[in-house]
Amino acid sequence: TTEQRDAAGPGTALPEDHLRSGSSVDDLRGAVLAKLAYAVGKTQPDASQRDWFLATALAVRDRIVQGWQNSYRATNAGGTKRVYYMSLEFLIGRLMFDALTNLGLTDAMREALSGLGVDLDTLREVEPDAALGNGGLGRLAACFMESMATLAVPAYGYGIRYENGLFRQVVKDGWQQEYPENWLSFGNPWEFARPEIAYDIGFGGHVETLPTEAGPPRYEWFPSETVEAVAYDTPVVGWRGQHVNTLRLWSARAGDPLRLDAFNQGDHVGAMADRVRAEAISKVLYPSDATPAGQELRLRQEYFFAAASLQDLVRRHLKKYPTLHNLPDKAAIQLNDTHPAIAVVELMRILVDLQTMPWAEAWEITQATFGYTNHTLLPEALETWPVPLMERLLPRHMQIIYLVNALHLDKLRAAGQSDVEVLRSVSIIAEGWGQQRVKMGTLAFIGSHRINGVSALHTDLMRQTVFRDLNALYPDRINNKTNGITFRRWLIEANPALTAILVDVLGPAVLDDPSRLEGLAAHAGDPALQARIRAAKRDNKLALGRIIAARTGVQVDPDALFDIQIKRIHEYKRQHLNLLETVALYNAIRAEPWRDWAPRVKIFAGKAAASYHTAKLIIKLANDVARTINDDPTVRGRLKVVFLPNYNVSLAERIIPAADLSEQISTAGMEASGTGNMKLALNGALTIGTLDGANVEIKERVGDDNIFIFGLTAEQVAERHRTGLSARDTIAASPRLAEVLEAVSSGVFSPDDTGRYKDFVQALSDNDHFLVTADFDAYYAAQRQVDALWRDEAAWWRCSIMNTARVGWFSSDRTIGEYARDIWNVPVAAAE
Ligand code: B1N
Repeated sequence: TTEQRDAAGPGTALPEDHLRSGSSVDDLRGAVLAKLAYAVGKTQPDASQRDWFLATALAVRDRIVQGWQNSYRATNAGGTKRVYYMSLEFLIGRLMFDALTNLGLTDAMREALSGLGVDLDTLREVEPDAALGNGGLGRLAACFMESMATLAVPAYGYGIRYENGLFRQVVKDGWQQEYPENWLSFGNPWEFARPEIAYDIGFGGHVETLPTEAGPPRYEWFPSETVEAVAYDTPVVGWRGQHVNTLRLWSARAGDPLRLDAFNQGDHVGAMADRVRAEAISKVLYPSDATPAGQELRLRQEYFFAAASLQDLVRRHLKKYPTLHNLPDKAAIQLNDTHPAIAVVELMRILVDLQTMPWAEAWEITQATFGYTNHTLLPEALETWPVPLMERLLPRHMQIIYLVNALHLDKLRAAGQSDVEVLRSVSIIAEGWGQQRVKMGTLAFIGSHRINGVSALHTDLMRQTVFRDLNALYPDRINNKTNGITFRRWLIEANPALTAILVDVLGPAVLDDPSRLEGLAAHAGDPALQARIRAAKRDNKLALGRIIAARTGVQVDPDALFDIQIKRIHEYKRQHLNLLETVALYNAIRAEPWRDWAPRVKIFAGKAAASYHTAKLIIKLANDVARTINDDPTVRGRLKVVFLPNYNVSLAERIIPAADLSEQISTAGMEASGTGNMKLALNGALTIGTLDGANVEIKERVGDDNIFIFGLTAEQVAERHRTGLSARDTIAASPRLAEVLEAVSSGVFSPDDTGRYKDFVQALSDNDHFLVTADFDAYYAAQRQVDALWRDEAAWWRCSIMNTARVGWFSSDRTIGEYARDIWNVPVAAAE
């Protein structure tokens, strides 16, 4: 390649061709050495582990490129419809093992490197964890990209190449601190910069009305500011390396002649200030999860990547076809929540203003092209933007929104709708609090032909609550697509020990067809299989124990039950319910230390939004409870509590295979789906959970005997919210809960600041919005059932095996197959 030729200089022998694409151990070793010399510029003696990682990743990348080009050519030649997955978040994690696994090169690469004295598993830990997302929504986008490649669905992921991903969490004196995470600082071997693929993105300015000879006037937007969006491409390789798609992330670059006049006149600082402002767009990921980020910069990010992506896909379309009339036959655009919803308006602007298409036709094309996935119903998390902000930043878009809304409401009135409450609820514009706001969920709904929820319960609640009136008007638009996870990352890569057992018992075809996991059910009671599964789990727990010791100094017993709650810290996810139960168990053990307690390690991990004070206090409580319990000799050997800092995708890959119990205890009706629940069940953890999100469907599949369900149902929660939330009577009726709350409130766990949790406990008794107190007794009782089952080893491991056996349906290949069939209208490759 030119890259190697340039680096090598004249007269240096280039590596043989097979070093670029060959897959034998010798080929791989030669390829890594060539990369080390020519791309990294190091010799073996002075190569660091990071240098070896870069050389290895680049060698692996070469083996993806051929398939990438083949996939591109095949799609283009065939005129095949493409899927565009637009998401402000892609929580990718590390890619080296993903690529090696899907190419089938893990063992060969391990051997190739070991011949050089290099350990592949050490290199694995050197790769930075790409955290361009917050939690489940971003991780779902990453799993979907992998499944689309696996199913050979031609697809582009579109997002932002944040320079700083999600903050790095440090726990200092029990409190969360946030530090910037610069994942790019040592270079990113997976991406290809495409400086030639760049689009101008406008902001601000004004709109001019241009009269036409006949018909309605035309409008033209004159932005006052332009930022360039530059493409960076990462190939996404599917299982068995057959098909390769593209994740195209946009980076903001100040347009070149930006304030050049100011620069020439000597105002260097002023010119730089504009440059900084422009490039700020792709600097940081907003660290909000299931909460809105109401900042101008966030809206600029949303428009920036939506507009760049649309220009890109429209240009691609017009290179091949003379018109955009057939766009819906060639492109399906999926909106990952409302964050990219402004794209609906931008496509209208392109069609009407730039392509001079009549409005009605443009609207038909737009609706037929877009689909919208909703990921939350929490009222505080629904995106709205103030009209004055929209008018200032995107004046033409605001005009288009008004017109879309007027036509939408006119149509309803013409059809006889006169109920002002209904018209108010389905209007894109919200009035009130002295300020008009644009409801992005309504905009996305109106602009899409399909709207989906992410679990059966969530989709039902969409129909009944937030989108009730819209659903009545357009009853066929809402449909369910229960989330899924890629088994390549969450089983094959994360848990090779369990995978080996599955292949041994079920045959290698289980790697291609997760429905074959069901075959395990017949052996669930087999003591020999149970012993193998148990030994694999114990090894995974030992490995996690080493991480826990290294990062927290706490020693844990691999034979104790590992009870895991890993997810963003949020009141609706109720980590504090788990902590209150932990304190109750602690009290019970101290009261009767002679009893035969089932030994437990409670493990928590997760990040709190930097501005979410209660969530940060919950982290402090976890650390205070952990310190107190771990220091108390009366409970030694029975109970340990750990808060593992800096939860991310790579840490999840270590925790999940070591889990015995999966905590999925959100207030019913509040967790749209959850996906950690699926990963943990697949890896043989039993779930303790509420009837919320996908837990409901997990229960239906694993069976009532293999899951611990407790607590109020979504309907009962809604009823409680209607009738009032004072928890005083509940607390008075539960001596156990009262004792726990009193201990926390009085400072038993915070002797250095006895008032630390006073207001927190007070708030639980006054207005227990998340119904922690209401569900406490049921949760405690369910946990004691867990203890009882744990003591019956044969029964426990039978349950564990049944969980793995029966969750094959939660593969994201199944989910993507449903999107392809019901929303995108594209074919998928047949399973082997
Ligand atoms: O999306 C996941 C679901 O499995 C989770 O249940 C759900 O909580 C999560 C604003 C969100 N919903 N909403 C968000 C993320 C960032 C942001 O700025 C909202 N995340 C979810 C996948 O369906």
